[in-house]
Amino acid sequence: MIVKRLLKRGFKHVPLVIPDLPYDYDELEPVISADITRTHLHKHHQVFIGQYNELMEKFIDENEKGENKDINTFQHISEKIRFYNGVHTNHSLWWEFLANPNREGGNLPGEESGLRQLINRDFGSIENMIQKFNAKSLGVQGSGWGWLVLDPETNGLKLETTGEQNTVSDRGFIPLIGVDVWEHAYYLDYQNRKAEYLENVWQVINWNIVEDRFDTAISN
Ligand code: MN3
Repeated sequence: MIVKRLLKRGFKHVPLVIPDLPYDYDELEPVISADITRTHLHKHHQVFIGQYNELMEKFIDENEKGENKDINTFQHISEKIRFYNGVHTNHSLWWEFLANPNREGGNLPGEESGLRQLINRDFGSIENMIQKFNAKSLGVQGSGWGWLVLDPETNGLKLETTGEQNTVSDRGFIPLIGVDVWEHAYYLDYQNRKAEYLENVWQVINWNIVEDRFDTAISN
């Protein structure tokens, strides 16, 4: 766990930074507008990272006090670090999964792919998986995520939802697809039409990345 790793004295924190996107801000249009992509990355994600970096400095300062540290303050900081670390992890995955809808975005994996075959086995068809994914994600109240995950215990696929800061890795699953269903991810374009956003978002899912993640996970 991240916090345990930091308990060593003399730890230096390397500040987190937002990722370089492998696409331009307007490349996810018309599914996700350039406005949303820019705001989501430079306001929301950036602010989360800023909070995280600030907390890490506080954590290190407090930790350096050794036995004189205030345990309540220390615990409070640790919990907040866990929160922002989870938010950052989830958002980093989110940017990675997306692609231009006129290029890689939305191209489903071929019937011969291992991932597609497992989706067919566990959900009947890819269309059925998407329908179930959307229904489940629609049920997330407030901030959160919908996920397609691999369960390494069974080598089967599952659909999960989490709050904004909770990662599926904490539950022992490997994330294959994650969709941000917090309002900041769609409100400017879709207002309260979350179902429409979920219908459309599949046009910008980069299945090449999803397949790579799957192939790596299954071969480990
Ligand atoms: Mn978000």
